[in-house]
Amino acid sequence: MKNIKNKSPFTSVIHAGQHPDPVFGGVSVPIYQSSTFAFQSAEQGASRFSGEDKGYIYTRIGNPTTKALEDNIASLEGGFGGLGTSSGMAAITTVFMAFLDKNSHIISTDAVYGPSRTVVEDVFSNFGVEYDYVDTSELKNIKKCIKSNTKLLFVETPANPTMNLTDIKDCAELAKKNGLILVVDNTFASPILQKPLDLGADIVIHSLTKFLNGHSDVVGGMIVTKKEDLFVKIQKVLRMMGGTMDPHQAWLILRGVKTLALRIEKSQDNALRLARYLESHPKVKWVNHPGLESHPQHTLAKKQMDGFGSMLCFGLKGGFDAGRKMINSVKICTLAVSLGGVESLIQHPASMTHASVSKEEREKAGITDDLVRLSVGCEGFEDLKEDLDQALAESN
Ligand code: LCS
Repeated sequence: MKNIKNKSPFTSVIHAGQHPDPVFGGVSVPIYQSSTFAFQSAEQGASRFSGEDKGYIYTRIGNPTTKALEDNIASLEGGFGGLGTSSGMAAITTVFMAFLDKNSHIISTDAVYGPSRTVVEDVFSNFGVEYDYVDTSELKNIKKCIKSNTKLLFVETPANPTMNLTDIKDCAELAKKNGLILVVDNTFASPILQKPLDLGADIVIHSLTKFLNGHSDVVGGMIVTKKEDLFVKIQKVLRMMGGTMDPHQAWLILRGVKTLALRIEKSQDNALRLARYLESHPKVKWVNHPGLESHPQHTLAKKQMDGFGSMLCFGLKGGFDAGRKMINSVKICTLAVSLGGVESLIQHPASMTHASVSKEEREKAGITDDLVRLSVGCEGFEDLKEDLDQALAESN
């Protein structure tokens, strides 16, 4: 395995966890499109199942192509190991299954991706799991909710879709003091811009569907842990519950990751310039992007992140009626959910990605009805600005 410690992100995304195929020397990791792996003998089969022989058995349990992606992302995050999952939600639910049991309690950021919250409220609650959703950008809100049965602290930063930030280092100290496992959803930042494990988190999860894959053509997830005991526990649940990644999915994502640093460089530059443009537009009421001096946690963004990312949200003075006209009028941006692709995507969280959360809870979490979310892609800046300009002109 190549040593990518202290290398530029442009180098590490390409080389982290990667080595040429040991059979024919293929520079691109082959797709091991096989559900099962032959044993040379009954003895070898038994020894693989006992764990003595580390060879492959069955793709739900492990696959060489998936392992190449797991090694790549674990290395980018600075973790002990990675576990590929069929989707970001499979990563989240696998971690929840591994650590939450009857009467245990989870504290989570209130403004998380809608289903990350509703899966607890509507499904895990059926198994007796208790929960509190709070604004984790204020540590005191978390402290107030800690109970003797609290097991997990789940933080999404930057949060989807509000772009509020949570101080990972402060949360890690609090979690350590209270024996909690700190899980950070790093989807919005990616390991190029934020390394939660280095800041003290225990587990990082990703929807690889977004920036890491980057081309809006694959769904996938990843769990990276810092500690071997956590890894073993999660791996056991993943292998049994079966939310495993498929090798072809892994190969496509691995191809996408190699340009992650390049894509982030371009898209976050576009995002900050668009955020500034929107902030100065007479029809725009407010804009939230961590790179703007007006973002309430701009200082934390500079401290905790290596860049401000490619996501932003805003509201128009004409409210969502004007917002609806605007998102119906874009020509370069695409009206679609998801994010982190090379193409810019615009959507309305209250009626789309966060529609599963009640209006009352949404508003408490800052997901107001006027909020429009923009995932900025790698198009030319002037083309994006012109597109927003003409769409805003159509907005009333
Ligand atoms: N975590 C975050 C922060 C997300 O934004 C999403 C999906 C997930 C986890 C779940 O990942 P998936 O299972 O979809 O791979 N977010 C979406 C969004 O904002 N629009 O469409 C999907």
